[in-house]
Amino acid sequence: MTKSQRNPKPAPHAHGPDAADWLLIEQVLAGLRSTPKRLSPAYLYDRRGSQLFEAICELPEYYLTRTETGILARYAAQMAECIGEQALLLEPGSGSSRKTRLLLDALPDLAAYVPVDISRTHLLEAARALQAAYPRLEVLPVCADFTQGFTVPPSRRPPSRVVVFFPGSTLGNFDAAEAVRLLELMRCAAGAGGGLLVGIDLAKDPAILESAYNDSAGVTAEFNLNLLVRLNRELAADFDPGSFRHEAVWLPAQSRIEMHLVSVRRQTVHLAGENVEFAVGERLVTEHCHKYSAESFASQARTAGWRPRRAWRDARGYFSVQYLETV
Ligand code: AVJ
Repeated sequence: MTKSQRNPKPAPHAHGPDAADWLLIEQVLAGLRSTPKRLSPAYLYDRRGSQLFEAICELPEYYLTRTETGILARYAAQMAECIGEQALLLEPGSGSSRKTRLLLDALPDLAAYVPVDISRTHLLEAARALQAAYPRLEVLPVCADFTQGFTVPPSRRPPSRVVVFFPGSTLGNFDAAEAVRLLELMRCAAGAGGGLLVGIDLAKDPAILESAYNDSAGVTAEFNLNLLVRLNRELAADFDPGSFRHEAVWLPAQSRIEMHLVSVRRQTVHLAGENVEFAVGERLVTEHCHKYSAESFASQARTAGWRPRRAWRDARGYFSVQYLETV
């Protein structure tokens, strides 16, 4: 036994937050300095947030996942026909990859599946489970914030085309200009001859929308408030989650639901050496969820260089899944 083995030095560790955490601090501070105060919905998805989102998908009021899953289950063969043979399927914000399985079952000769997610543990757990269920499929997980762009990793078998799978109406989290930019990023990732299979939540009775984002079991409230818990843990902030309340409001002019955290009292929060003041009733906007008409989405997609090819929806007309090709 050598001396160093007997008396092991602690492994060197870097001091201070990760470079990525500094970026988070900058972005969070910028959001808290703006009026109204606003944070990116991407921050909702730490490990706990991802679990809570999974729980939301099971709620009776949250029709989105159930409705989209129904459309995918019913029309997977037609979608597979659009996607064609030996495609590479890339999924930004893949989460649990549960819906993907419906497509994978209809696409036995996929060149590879590339899940992209910001939550590393969640991504790897999901990729492992998927690999076990589809042993012959090449699964290539990428841990990234997909809004920053993504490159397609090389697969063993060269793909015939790249098809981006973007279900869940996640696109609705982005304002018009950002959504077009994101659709352009996807077009670049898909490249010539590429495709996009996207889930779009449609505008409907506001009462249905509001209860989908303000469920009676309070899971969405916990999901929203968990953002503060996360900032406390990761950025050493001192938010008191008990002093904020969850609210979901429908804004008809913008055709969107907004999730807010409303300050129930006047308070000062400390974060990265700054004091952030909240007035009584002041709102922190944590998410925009745009609801589309079939036409409003198609025109956005065309602006970003996509040509709508096919669309499927449920019997109630709540949700639409669309297939598009690069122009
Ligand atoms: C994952 C963005 C599609 O907007 O419906 C669920 C997130 N927020 N409940 C949505 C969410 C509140 C969800 N997306």
